Amino acid sequence: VKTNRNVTWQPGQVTPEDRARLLRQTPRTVWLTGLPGSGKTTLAFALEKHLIKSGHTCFVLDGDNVRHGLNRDLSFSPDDRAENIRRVAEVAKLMNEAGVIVITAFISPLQIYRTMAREIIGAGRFLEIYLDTPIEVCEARDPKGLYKKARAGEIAEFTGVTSPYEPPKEPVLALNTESLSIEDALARIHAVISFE
Ligand code: ADX
Repeated sequence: VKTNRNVTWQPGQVTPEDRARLLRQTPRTVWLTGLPGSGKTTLAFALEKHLIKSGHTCFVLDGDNVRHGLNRDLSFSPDDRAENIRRVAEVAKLMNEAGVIVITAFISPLQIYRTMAREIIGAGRFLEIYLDTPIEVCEARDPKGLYKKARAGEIAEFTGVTSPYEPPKEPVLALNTESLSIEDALARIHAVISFE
């Protein structure tokens, strides 16, 4: 990492608290982590819709989508996955400072990546939710056909098959989407997280 020389932090006249007050909410980042096919994207978009309906300003950062734009230059090597998460965490931090609730849907497979995200975003704002769906269920769903390709040797470093996934040790919530409806998952989130 290059150090930034000759750059000085420039303070503005409006604080993150001012912006949050304007939007009448407490901006947080709901960080969804789990294997491919565990339900991160589905839950992220359902939570976004639910929050918008109840008058909250929020935004989903989704792995596949962010990799179409901001992170289109990144692969799935360990270094690139770390850079993927670093950039996303910096974006989430900016959006939180703008007053917006952020929901992220990234595999973020290693504890070190998620620790970095927590440090960038701030422990008070970062809420980790583990989609604890068994790999057999994720693989049976295989929404994009990628497990099949990975088993056939057509994708290298595929999480859960040829690349590791470390479950979070102390998530605020763990949800097994095998037997849980979207409504139940939203209710479980609602019970432990407040954006008021
Ligand atoms: S992360 O590991 O860097 O956090 P991210 O969530 O951005 O991953 O991207 C995962 C998405 O990329 C998956 O939903 C899948 O569609 C796609 N993908 C393509 N190749 C791989 C791979 N080798 N491992 C995991 N996901 C992959």
